[in-house]
Amino acid sequence: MSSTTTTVALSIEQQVARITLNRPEKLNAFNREMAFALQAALDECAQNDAVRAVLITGAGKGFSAGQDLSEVIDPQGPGMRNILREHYNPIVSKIRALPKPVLAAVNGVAAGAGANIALCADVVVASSTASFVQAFSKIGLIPDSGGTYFLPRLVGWQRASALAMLGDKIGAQEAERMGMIYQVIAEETFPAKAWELALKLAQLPTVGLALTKEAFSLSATQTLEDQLQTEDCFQQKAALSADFEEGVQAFLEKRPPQFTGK
Ligand code: LHQ
Repeated sequence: MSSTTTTVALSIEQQVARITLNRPEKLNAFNREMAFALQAALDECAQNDAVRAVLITGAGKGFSAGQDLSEVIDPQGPGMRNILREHYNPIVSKIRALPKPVLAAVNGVAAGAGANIALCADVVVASSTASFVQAFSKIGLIPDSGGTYFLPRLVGWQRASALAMLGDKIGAQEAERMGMIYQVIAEETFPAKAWELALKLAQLPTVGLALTKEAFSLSATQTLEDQLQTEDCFQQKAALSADFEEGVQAFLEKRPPQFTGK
């Protein structure tokens, strides 16, 4: 299955939904149409049982340059007041609420909201030629799209604060070293390796992964005692899944498991 608006392409193959941000001539900078198209694609991924993993990437040489700055000053545009409420906040909430693993495959520069949308994914990989920039301070703004939440948690307060204030562009290797992303992949093999990783995620026990994702999200605000209770409750749910039974059987029978995501 595939659907393409002018700004976002969605295709579903082998239980992986590939979402491609598609304004390459603008380094996939977000305008209102693209923000809504991404939200619709994420909704489709959440609702469609044929999807067990989501890969988000960019068309052309960039991942996303963040907000299209020409739209911000356009008198016919959405208006500063609505951009976070209607565009970026729902995107980040939808990625975090999606009960399936989301892989951000950062193929090139990721700036501003473009960077932070990538960083809220469950697994973030980047091409060796990719880069990340918290571009906000350069135009007098603050990191948004979850940047003030995820960045300090990923790289630590000091690095997050310096990156946000100085707006330095850092390469994929440096991002990996800081723990901002999971892995750098050589540019030549990037699309194939990122796809392999998405396929692998799609073949894992989806119920368990969804519960893992939710438990990690809860850990950001819960006490240890609450978190232990969450683990207890979620583990009971995971143990009711067909994939738990299959995983144990496969181990005992010394064969590879065939998970169904149920
Ligand atoms: C762009 C953009 C862009 C338009 C490159 N817009 N055209 C939330 C609340 C409300 C309002 C504001 O926004 C937000 C969230 C945010 O995301 S704020 C941060 C917005 N993003 C930026 O400030 C990044 C601006 N871009 C850059 O700093 C550079 O373009 C980066 C570092 C991304 C890439 O640099 P280069 O690889 O050297 O590419 P370039 O600068 O030559 O850009 C290529 C083209 O893309 C160019 O157009 P042109 O017609 O000259 O070829 C740029 O004007 C255009 N472009 N970013 N955000």
